[in-house]
Parts: sequence; structure tokens; C-alpha cells
Amino acid sequence: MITLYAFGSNFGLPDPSPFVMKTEIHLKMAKLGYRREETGPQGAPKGKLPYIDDDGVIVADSVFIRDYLERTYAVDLDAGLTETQKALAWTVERMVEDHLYWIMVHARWADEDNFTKGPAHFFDQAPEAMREAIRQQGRQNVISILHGQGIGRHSVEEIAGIADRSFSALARIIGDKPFLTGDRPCGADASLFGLVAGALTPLFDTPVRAAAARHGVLVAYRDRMLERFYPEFAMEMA
Ligand SMILES: N[C@@H](CCC(=O)N[C@@H](CS)C(=O)NCC(=O)O)C(=O)O
Repeated sequence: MITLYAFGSNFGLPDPSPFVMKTEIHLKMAKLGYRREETGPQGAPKGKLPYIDDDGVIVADSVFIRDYLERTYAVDLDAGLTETQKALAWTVERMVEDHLYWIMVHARWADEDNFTKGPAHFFDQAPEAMREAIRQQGRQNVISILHGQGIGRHSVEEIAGIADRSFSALARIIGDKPFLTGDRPCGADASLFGLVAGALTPLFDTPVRAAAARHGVLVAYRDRMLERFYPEFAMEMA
């Protein structure tokens, strides 16, 4: 039995991590049985979630988990795609995970109000006497990472402008198709959904959310994916 190590439902989402949602959707697409274990990233092989344990085989990182599942269980999450569609899917996946993801992290951690409503609670279990110090240290660590990545060097307005361009591009690529490449979801839809759902969650009121919400195509896409892969959340968000 496969165990998926996840954060657990939070921020009005099946998981606060788009990468955990991505892997969970890959498991569902592949129709593989799994159990979900809620944990933190501290014990993870690469210090990040998700990772899986498949009867003793540990695989970390959503990209490598997908490779492992496809190889081990003879499934192809991109079955039927042309080589050009596969190239587009990979390009969108990288854009989402290596670009828009950081914009979403910035909205959640750098904005004081959003931090207080959301990520601050990751530290609720820390010993009371040190809790606030650990919380602020955790926030500073993420702010340093955002600075190193580069997005943290921009103003909120500049970031919102970039987010707007990126969400517009994604909405244009989806167009009138139900999913990224056509009538049924491919592997990269899991990645795209995780990010779009994360950006749209009503808990965080940010220019990034506004940039995504402006596109009815993206909201409808989020709802379509929710209905298919997380019907319980689809009802909650309706
Ligand atoms: N490339 C990784 C990224 C995973 C990732 O960034 N996970 C974040 C949560 S969204 C995490 O666990 N961060 C904890 C940390 O950096 O300490 C993947 O695709 O799985």
C-alpha cells in the first residue's frame, strides 16, 4: 500500500501544498490505492512534502513520484497526447511550479495579514514560551528564500503585474478546452490545478488571487478539477 505524506487539509484546500495535491491527483488518475499520512516536512527525505512510501520504497518530489508511479504501475498519465502537447504540458508545469508557486508563497508569507491567517498556524504546536520566536524565525526563513529566488525583491505591484500576465497566459492556453490539453486531464493538469486552487482560495485576499479570479476560465477549470478529484471540496466551495 502506498502512503502519501501530506500536510493535511488547510487554508480551505485539500492540502495547502500544490505539490501534495498534484501527487494525490496523480494517484487518483492512476487509480492506485493509497493512504494519506499527515506530517511536516522535517522528516522528509528532501526536507519537503510530498513524498511517498510504497511498501518500503521511498520516493520524494512530485516529479519523481509521478515517474515512479508510471514506471512501476505501467500507467501513462499523458496517454494519447502528441509530442507537442507533451512539450506544452511540461512547459506549463515548470511555469507553475518554478514561477507562479513562488508568487503564491510570497502572497501567503510576506503579506503580514495573510501570514497571520495562514502559515502562522503551522507553528501552533511549538512550546508556548518559544512559539512566537519560532513563528517569526520561520517567516524570516521563507522571506530569505523568496529574496534568494528573486521574486521577493519586487514590489507587491510588480509581482501582481507578473502574476496577471502569467494567469492570462494560462487562461488563454486552456481556452475553451475542459482541461489543459483537451477533453481529459493529463499529468500536468494536476500541477496546474494545485496552483490555481491555491491561488484562488478565499482565505487569502491578495492581488495574486484577484489576478487569477479575473479569469472565469481558471475558476471554471478549478471547479471542474475539484468535482472530478475532490468532490467533497467541490461541494464546500460551491
Ligand atoms: N519540487 C518539490 C517541491 C515541494 C515543495 O516545495 N514542498 C513545500 C510545500 S509546498 C515544502 O514542503 N516546503 C517545506 C520547506 O521548504 O521547509 C516537489 O515537486 O515535490
